[in-house]
Amino acid sequence: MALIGTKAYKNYIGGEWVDAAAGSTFESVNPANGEIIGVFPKSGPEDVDRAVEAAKAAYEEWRLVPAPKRGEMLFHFAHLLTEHKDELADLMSHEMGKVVAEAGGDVQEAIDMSYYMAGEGRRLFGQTTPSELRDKFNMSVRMPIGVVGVITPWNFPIAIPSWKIAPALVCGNTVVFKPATDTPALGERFVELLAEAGVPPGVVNVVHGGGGEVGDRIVRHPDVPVVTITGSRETGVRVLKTAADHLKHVHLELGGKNAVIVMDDADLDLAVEGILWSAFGTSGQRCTAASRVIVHEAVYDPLQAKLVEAAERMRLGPGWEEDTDVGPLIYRSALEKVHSYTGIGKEEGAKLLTGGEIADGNGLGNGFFYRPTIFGDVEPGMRIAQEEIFGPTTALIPVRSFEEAVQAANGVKYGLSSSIFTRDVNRAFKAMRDLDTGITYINAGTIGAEVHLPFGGTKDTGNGHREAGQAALDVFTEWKSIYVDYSGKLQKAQID
Ligand code: UN1
Repeated sequence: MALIGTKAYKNYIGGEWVDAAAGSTFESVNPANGEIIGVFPKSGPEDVDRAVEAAKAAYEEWRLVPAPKRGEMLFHFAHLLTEHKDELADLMSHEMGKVVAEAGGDVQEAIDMSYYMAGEGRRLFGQTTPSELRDKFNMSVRMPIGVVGVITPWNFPIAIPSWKIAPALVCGNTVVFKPATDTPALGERFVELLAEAGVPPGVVNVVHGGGGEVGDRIVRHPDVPVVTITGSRETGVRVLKTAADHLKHVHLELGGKNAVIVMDDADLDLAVEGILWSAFGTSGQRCTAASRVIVHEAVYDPLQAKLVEAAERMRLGPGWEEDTDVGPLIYRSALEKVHSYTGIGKEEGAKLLTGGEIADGNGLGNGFFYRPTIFGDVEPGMRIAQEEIFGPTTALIPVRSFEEAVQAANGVKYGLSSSIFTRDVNRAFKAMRDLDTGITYINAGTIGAEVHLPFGGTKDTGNGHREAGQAALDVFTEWKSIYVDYSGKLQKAQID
């Protein structure tokens, strides 16, 4: 592991690797064993200001680089990510904690997104339309906007930066990027590879540091017209309010309380596999994690038995060890939060079926490990069935019918992902129509979004925007409508 060690990292501003102006630092720590991954600049508003200045200057040239050429750089970047996939996955298993196979999936998602957006360099389609008047040509084109502030979480430390930065760049914007303070080494590697792919100085800048100092300044900066952030609902509301003073474009991707519905005609073994993968993959630290399982009463007992047995077979350990199924949580307070929900569930009268404890023994006590936790007999209104826990805890909710299942699934404030296991095609189509989420899976869990379809959710999961696919382009461009009159005379629309 060449990359691990107390390396001193820097910010990347205008193509130069620099320390924070104030000279302060913070550490990135391995959540499985407490080892220090590296030391990073603890930046402040003045560092953000320098980065925005560099990005603003670079924008004037970058917006004029032909979009296919910008796309070629992303194509090259995708190649570099592929070349470095194993190294990045290994670093991710150490810095963020996820199981190395899932870490490889995280990098793969960035590779896929970079290829997709590289191709967009030759599309960025607008429209041509007929004109109301003779000898007149109408079209709409996508225009870049300027400096984009990119604030990313730690749970998908390579994938999510790519969802935001790749489309921002291909559309002709420049970027000031604040990676999460828990995964800064990955953020830095991401940008090193972008620079190696030929992205010019100033086009992407990295400023390490906390939300209070760095993130807040990005959101307030008058020269950052677009902000994209993945984070909690509370952070999203704060960002939206702060950005309102400058009427910024704000893209928010926030929480989830996603449900898997298991109907009486479901393939139960398949459902169990899908639930385990969705509830305990990435230790439940996904916005799309299945933290509720809504089960038809006719199959409740067998499903519960199979699920508990399978969860108890899962092996906890460091993400880089081959036979690990569930890695650590990201930091101590996450462990405490998840554990507090176990207490809440018990107090509410739900039945703790398995887990519910901080894991110890075999060196697990050196990290932030929590046993896969399943509650049974959960009522839809209980806090464990309403609030985002962001850990390996899921709640089994018994229901008597398809209608009741849909009602329970929709009865939360979030609307990111949903899933139904059924062999009945009519029910499947009704679920596709009636589940109020941005993503619905049929006979699969709640995770596994692909990069060429829109990603995001309804209700409190966001503010109506989507990332990934064509939808992402709407976040990073302004439409311009252009009218070309080649009649040689003044023609008056709506009059002549
Ligand atoms: C997230 O948790 O914010 O579909 C992203 C999925 C992944 C992405 C999750 N491809 O679960």
